[in-house]
Amino acid sequence: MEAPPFSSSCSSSPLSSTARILSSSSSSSSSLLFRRNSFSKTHYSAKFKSPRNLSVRASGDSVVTLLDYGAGNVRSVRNAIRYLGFDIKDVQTPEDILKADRLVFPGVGAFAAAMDVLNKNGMAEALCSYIEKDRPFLGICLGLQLLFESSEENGPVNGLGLIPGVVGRFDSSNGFRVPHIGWNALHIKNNSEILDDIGNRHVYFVHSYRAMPSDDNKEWISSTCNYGDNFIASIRRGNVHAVQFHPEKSGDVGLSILRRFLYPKSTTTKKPTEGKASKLAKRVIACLDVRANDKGDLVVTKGDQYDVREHTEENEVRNLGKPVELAGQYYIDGADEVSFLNITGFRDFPLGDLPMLQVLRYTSENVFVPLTVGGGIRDFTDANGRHYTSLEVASEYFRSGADKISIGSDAVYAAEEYLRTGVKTGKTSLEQISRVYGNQAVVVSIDPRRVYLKNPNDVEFKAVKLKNPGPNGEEYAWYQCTVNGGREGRPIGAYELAKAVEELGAGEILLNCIDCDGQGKGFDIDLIKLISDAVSIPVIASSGAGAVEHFTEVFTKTNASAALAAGIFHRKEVPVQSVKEHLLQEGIEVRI
Ligand code: 1PR
Repeated sequence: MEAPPFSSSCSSSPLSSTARILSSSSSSSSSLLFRRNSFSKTHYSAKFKSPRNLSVRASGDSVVTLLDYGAGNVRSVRNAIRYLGFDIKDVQTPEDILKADRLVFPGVGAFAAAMDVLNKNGMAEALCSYIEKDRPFLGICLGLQLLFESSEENGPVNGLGLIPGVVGRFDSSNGFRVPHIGWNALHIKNNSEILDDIGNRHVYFVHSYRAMPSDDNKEWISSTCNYGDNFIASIRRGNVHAVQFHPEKSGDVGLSILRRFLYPKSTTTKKPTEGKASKLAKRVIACLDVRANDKGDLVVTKGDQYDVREHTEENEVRNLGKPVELAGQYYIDGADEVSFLNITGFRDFPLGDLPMLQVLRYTSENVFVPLTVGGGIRDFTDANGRHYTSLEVASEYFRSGADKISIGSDAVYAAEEYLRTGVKTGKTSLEQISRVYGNQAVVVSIDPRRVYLKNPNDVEFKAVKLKNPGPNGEEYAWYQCTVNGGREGRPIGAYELAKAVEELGAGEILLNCIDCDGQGKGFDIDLIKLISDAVSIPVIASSGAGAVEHFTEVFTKTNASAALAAGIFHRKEVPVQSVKEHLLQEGIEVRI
């Protein structure tokens, strides 16, 4: 017999006492609902196993209803559901929610905007009714937060009010970088069923707001995560689940969580628990610089100090492989993220570059870790006089499978203007895209070049004392920002740029260094320390990795949250696995 876990009807706005009613009325029935299936638990020992091997075809009623209210990219969730063998039915009307056999709600965008849409089209009421009937439900990220009473995000704004509590912003004053981006550990509190395969492994989070545990909502909590303080990582009551992290971006662990929700009778394997997850892991990112070669084929290339041409008579573009294939390989190898940089995007209009969008589409069908894409994101008027905003360009990248977009040149112009006027116009690409998709979806890629100085007071920009003096014994340098793939130096330093773009809404910084790019001699520690100490958003160290020890060095000597490499992975000199194994041996926590 199935006892309904909820006894009240839900009103979506304004907030009623529903949350309290649900909280108190549910305890008697919850024991009936926290049933546990027994699953076979076979261990297997292969590290970095291809997630493809874990794919399960569903049988029978293999349709998942997806609530996509059109506020952002849910392509990754669609891809993961399809990968697991299910078909998707999109919610068109509130009745579709009520008729669903299993409903997945991947909330995207801002809390207020989402509630607005749900209230206006009647979905809020249908959602509450569906959940009150204990129908199978999985909320993801904002899809968890919306279940709470309210959120401080651009608010206070009322939520669905099913769970007591207010969603608040992480506190960055205690040294924790906000957004919380990356792979973190769960502390499982209650029998959650869908989390049974996680063991001690990390899952992928990306958010600035979170719900906090309290006496009022403790019966809902199935796991918490620690990031400065303990926040709610997942809830479960009966058939109702919601997770703050992204299972669709959490590799094979995430796929197994989705599978357990979609296909509760599946008998999946329990993972080995080596490399215990305890906190936010340092990320290892594989980067693919992509451009068309002289024959017009899109290839992965790699430069030396940004020069990507062979030094032969033909002078052709270096070709290191096919983008989709390489991205798939790095995913299997254990890369925590994959970045595509369309390095000629500054001169070719990205939306005219259909192969690049195709690359994203194909990659996102099989790669279940975050994908970043950059190159050419700016306002643009084409030959027919049609104007495209940078937001439209970014939206097309998101629709094609990107989780984050990266802005290079246009962010430099925006920062220069902001520092000159002191005014945030709200019109720059950076501001527009982060307002719609959230800061966490916007990376600023910086391409600085070292300018040596005898005296740090010779320039108006922040200079650092160098560990290794310059070619003429100079003890100092400032880092001059460039645009158009390093072709043009600008009157702004990396330090000034980083601070300005943080204020304008960047969620993360990808910090390259032209001097070190492709040299294999290690990251520019002086630069990375300077920038990672200056901002409170995560910094990705890039350029110069040549050996596993370089990763340990950058993580021990700077506050970088992630390290990115290209050449050593493409040339198969150092596999991603070796980097991670080395970091683990050195006591640096990484995702395994
Ligand atoms: O300016 O918004 O169109 O974006 C262009 C993007 O393309 C920027 O992110 C810029 O960094 C990148 N880009 C432009 N030209 C080049 C080039 O190489 N000629 N690539 C380029 C930048 C740097 C890293 C590289 C690391 C690691 N590549 O991404 O992958 O340095 O390399 P390594 O491990 O081999 O040392 P916009």
